[in-house]
Amino acid sequence: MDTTPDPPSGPHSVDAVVVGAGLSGLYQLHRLRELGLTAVVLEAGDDIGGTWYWNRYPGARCDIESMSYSYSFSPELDQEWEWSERYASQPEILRYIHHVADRFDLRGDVVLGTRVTRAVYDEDRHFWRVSTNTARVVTARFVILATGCMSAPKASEIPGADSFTGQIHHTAQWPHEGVSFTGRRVAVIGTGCSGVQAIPVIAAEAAALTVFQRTPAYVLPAHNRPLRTMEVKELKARYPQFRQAQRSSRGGTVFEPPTRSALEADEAERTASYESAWDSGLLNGLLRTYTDILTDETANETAAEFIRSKIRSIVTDPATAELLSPRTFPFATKRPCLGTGYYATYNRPHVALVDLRTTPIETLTPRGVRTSDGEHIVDTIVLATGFDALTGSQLAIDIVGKGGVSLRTKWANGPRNYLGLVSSGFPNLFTVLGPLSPSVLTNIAVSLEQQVEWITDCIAHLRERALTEIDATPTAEADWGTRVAELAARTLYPAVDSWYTGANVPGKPRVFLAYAGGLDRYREECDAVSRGGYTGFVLS
Ligand code: N01
Repeated sequence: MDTTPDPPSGPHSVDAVVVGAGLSGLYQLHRLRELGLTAVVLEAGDDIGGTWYWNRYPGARCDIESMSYSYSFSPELDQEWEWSERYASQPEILRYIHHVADRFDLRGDVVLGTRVTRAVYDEDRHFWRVSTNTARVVTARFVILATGCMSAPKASEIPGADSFTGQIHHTAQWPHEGVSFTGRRVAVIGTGCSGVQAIPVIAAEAAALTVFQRTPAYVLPAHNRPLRTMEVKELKARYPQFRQAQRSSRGGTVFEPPTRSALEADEAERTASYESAWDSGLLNGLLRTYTDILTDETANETAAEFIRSKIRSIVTDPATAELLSPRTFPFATKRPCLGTGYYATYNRPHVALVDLRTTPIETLTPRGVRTSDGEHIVDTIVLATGFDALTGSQLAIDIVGKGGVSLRTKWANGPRNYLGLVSSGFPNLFTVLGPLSPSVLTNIAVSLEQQVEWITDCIAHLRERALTEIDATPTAEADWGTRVAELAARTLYPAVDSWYTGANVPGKPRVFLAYAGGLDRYREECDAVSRGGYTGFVLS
């Protein structure tokens, strides 16, 4: 007797549902189609693009070089697309994503304006029932959460937002029609990477800008510029090798790994290395000068102090320079920022810096922002206050697995999964760029391809054998959690309050959320699992 459960059927039944039409979801759709599967991508936004659809704030651009931060799966695409700048702006990246969707004819299977609200696993028939905020319900054997690592804006814990009578915008929910700052008094709250990119651009337009800073960031100069014809030609000539080098690299970008400790070098040598890294305009330039910047506090402090010396040399008012100087966490234990004219912006007479450590925000008022020091009257408030990173977008969906267990309950003390891909008890549900994978510590364009390809191969493996379910074992999952924590413990990351540790969201469990062993090692681990017949998983 054939005991294979019935495949899901009904008017909205597909082999796979992909949640999110950003870079990950679109590539996942492409690969599933190549397998001959039926798939639908459900996208909350009114158009494709994911992160690059939502984050339209002034100055938004990628901090990884454009010719590295792009798909590698199609050599033809690599040759035909022309990036205009070293670091692509948000509109250019969005144009690229639209080009890819058109070129690979992806739009037909993307349903826009449809937010997935709930997914429930049918244990008997091995499929997911996916509900949305519209009438659409889809059943599918497989669900792939391509919901992004930075897509759930952090709920503002600042009281009084409703009372403010001017305009208020979160950087990740920026109005499509744009925001005019001309003649306006503007407040920016938050000085992470979004704030750092937006502040100089807003300052160039606004009548007055007040920046409300709780923790200063380490900001490195981007040295952005138009790409030169010759350098594009030269890289395109060796793109296949370059892409291969990216794939086998530690972080998805190509560089010569350091070989020495910062403490083995004398001060003059270190300064020369740091100067050269500063001039490189690369996000990880300084991190790659020595082997121990992320593992040894004394080594790290030499780099941190170099950056502070740069701040002092750029910012003319010594008190402001000191306020802008990070001293409460080691360099790069929160993601460093790439800026363009960021520190120099504070030399402009109409730009003011408010230190929230000494004068915290009490409330927003009808006219502006009230700190313990008084009211700052503004017309527009920009919230650059960040995200509920890595887990926020997944837990926003009510996901119910085997035995009626909800993912929210299972992850109440932090995310648990195997390989950062499957959480035990939630079979056939995969995550791209989710927690406990390298994701945010790497060039995500490279990481997402690795995970999408692994997931696609896994689904192909199941189908070739007429299997209908894959689930992670609790033991493999527990071991993975231990391994991810051990890798993090070798670094300076876990001790720091950051979105990497969930500390930026009140009440979020404190767990280091990413796999810190490097994409190269992670890839090997994933491949060993599949080569071994999916060890640590149960296939049925
Ligand atoms: O968010 P963040 P982000 N009152 O969390 C402050 C990626 N990204 O959107 O540090 C006052 O880093 C908060 O202060 P503190 C990149 O991975 C990439 O800027 O919590 N202040 C901090 O200063 C990045 O790391 C690009 O003390 C409050 C800021 O708001 C990630 O997205 C560009 C506050 C939040 O900084 C997140 O960056 C932009 C409050 N209640 C972003 N709450 C690229 O270039 C928070 N803050 C690819």
